[in-house]
Amino acid sequence: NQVDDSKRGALIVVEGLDRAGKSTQVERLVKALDARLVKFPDRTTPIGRMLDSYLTQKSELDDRAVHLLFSANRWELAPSIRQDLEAGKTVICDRYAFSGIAYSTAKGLPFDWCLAPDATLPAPDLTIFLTISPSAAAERGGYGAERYEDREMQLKVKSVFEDVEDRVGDWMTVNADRSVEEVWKDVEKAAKNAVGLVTGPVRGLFD
Ligand code: Z5A
Ligand code: MG
Repeated sequence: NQVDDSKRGALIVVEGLDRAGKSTQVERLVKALDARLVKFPDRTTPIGRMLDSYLTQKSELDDRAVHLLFSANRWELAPSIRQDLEAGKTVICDRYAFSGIAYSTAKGLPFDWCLAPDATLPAPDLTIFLTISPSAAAERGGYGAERYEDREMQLKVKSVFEDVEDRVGDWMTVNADRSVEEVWKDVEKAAKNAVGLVTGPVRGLFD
């Protein structure tokens, strides 16, 4: 295994519906690729704390204001993500801009309005989209406690994710209704392939 020191790291995003197993697969990827984990929303920053309060239904916020806060939460991490990629470190994001677009559009905001604030963020080299049926999701642990965790919303979110796919390249859909091991086989293979294929500077999202 020859290591090319000049090669930048890969930005790999894991997206998907609720309880699809994103965090489970991301944890494995971080270990397998010796990568940095970035979780969105990052609930630890001041903006992230506002989002946490909103998601756990402790506070109410205007839909557009919430959307922009989710995006701002990504922008506050963007410089350090870019820095790590340029230094050769692979970065794995547990959710990213595509969740922002999917959930806000599902609530009724215009698709193009939702897309705009995330434009030019570091673009993923690969997005792995974990898809699951609402009935299988509802059987998994912890479902229903937070905002958005109901069947009707999840179906709308799923359909917007399919529209998002048409706007970005390097997108792979994985059936997440299967066992952790079966899903992992596909996820690991795609991610390792993406790391090997990285070339050129970090691109801008939706550029
Ligand atoms: N949101 C937004 O509106 N706008 C934005 O810009 C962003 C997010 C970034 C919180 O996200 C909410 O924020 C989310 C979207 C919105 N709304 N909702 N609903 P979050 O990422 O913080 O949510 P979470 O609670 O961490 O993750 P999750 O999506 O619900 O779960 P997951 O990460 O996909 O799944 P998991 O934690 O890996 O697994 C869930 C359970 O299933 C757990 O008990 C596992 O052991 C089990 N599991 C995992 N894989 C399997 C398989 N293959 N088989 C059986 N059981 C499994
Ligand atoms: Mg999660």
